[in-house]
Amino acid sequence: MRCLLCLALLIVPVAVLAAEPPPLPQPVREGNLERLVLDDGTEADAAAWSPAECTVSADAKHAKRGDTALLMHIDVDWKTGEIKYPVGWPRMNRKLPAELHDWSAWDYFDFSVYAESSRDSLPATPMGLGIYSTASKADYSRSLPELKLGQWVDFRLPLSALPSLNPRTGFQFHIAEANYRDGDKLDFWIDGISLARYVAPTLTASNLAEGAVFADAKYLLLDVDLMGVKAGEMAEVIWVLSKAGKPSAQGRLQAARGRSRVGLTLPAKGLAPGDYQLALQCTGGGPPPFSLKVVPSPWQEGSR
Ligand SMILES: [Ca+2]
Repeated sequence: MRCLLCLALLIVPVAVLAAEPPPLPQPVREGNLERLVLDDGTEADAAAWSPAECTVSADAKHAKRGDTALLMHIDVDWKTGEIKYPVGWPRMNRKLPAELHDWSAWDYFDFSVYAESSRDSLPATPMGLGIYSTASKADYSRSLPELKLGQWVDFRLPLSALPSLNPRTGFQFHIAEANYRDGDKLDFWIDGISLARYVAPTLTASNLAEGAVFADAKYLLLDVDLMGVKAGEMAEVIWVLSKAGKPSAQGRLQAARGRSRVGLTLPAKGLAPGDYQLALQCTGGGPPPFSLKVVPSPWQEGSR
């Protein structure tokens, strides 16, 4: 029977009635990453979801991890469904057990989706994801415009970019039927819903905080993204600034988890104008070195 409640249900997880809850996952190591798979698309996982205006099953046609993935099947129907909203919101919710509510020690929320349809292409907003922070509220949602028919699309959401919403109690996938045509058939395979973190301090990105680097600069300001560090702890970053393959300046600094702005102390005598390469490393790795240009200072003799 179709649900009779309205849009409010979009953001209210339905009680999980599965007889046998899936076993609690254990972290697994994948190279420099540790992963906690919250949903692997098994029979027990599929039974833990609460679907409305759609069906969910464990299916072997497409799987990203293991033998099966969740299959969310939707027959878009503009004539039936909730009385007030026949053009509705097919959706499925999964509520996590209390042991999995604390995501604070993890860096990323990962999942993959494979789409098939009776349509030739997907609409601009084919699907949405919601993450719950309390039993009654989804305070993070994101559309998934990256989805493509006939291929796996991998998603990686940095948890540092989400609003503060610990504890996190579950998640939802949904579509808006208004984005589709009446009668469209949709199949979404979803797999590897997981939390991931680096096992050692790893710089995932670094960018110049300011556009120009002047030859008489005392500091080089950078925005860095650091993963694999516990909250409240610092990790050492080693940096080398090279010109034509020869180090011009180098040093070490301490950075905290997440995005932060750091200052690299440059030589007191200044830098010769020209093209440089900056490399940054932590024990777990760093981003590729990047190029920067040092330009004559407007305050140096001869440049005015
Ligand atoms: Ca799987």
